[in-house]
Amino acid sequence: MNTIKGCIFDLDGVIVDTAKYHYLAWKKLAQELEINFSIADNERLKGISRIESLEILLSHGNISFDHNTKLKLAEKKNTLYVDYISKINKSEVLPGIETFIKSLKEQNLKIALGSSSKNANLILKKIDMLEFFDSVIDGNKISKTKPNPEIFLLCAKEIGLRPENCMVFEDSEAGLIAAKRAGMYAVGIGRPDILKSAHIVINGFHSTSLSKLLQHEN
Ligand code: B16
Ligand code: MG
Repeated sequence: MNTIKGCIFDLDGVIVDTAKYHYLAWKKLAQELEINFSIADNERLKGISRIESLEILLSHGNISFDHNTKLKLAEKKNTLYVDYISKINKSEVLPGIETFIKSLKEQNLKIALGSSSKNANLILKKIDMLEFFDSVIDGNKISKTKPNPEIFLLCAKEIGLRPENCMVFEDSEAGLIAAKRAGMYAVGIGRPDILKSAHIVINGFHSTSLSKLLQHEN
């Protein structure tokens, strides 16, 4: 069994309930473009960059646009999304996550954020959790999005750990694949029937602890 010395957290859908706002913003854009877009379709957009999400949405609707129009549409989605997140506060932090992170810190584990979102810092400030993290790697600091392992390898480097000593918490298949490609232990947050690439899946942080998670490792 590898010794876990650090934990890397995804943001949207793991720390805070913002995944629903990404969905609502994409849904509004889809309606304007007359594309049918369901919550099940939205699973494919989780964890990946804004522009790649738009590409998936457009191909789902069999629509193509030139590059400049795509940039404008991505910006429009972000304006809708930022409008939602400008109103969030601590009440949207997912149950048990703060207590869990505090317990990891008491055990001297390093804590990093690995989020594809370019809005990560804004959200962490809104929910007053920025100071929990030894390192914050977001969509502004990476060139390749999940499922590429770049983001998690950079997190490990920043907190001075080897990949095999890191545990990743993710709500997306793209993120779980990235964590495994990075050589890390991948914990899915959500449903096992959706998060098939996880080493283990839990449905939240309310009744979990590092020792419970480690019992499942191997
Ligand atoms: P933005 P995470 C990801 O965040 C979201 O899951 C994904 O739906 C979104 O497209 C991506 O961030 C980019 O977000 O448009 O805010 O830059 O789950 O990796 O924390
Ligand atoms: Mg996520």
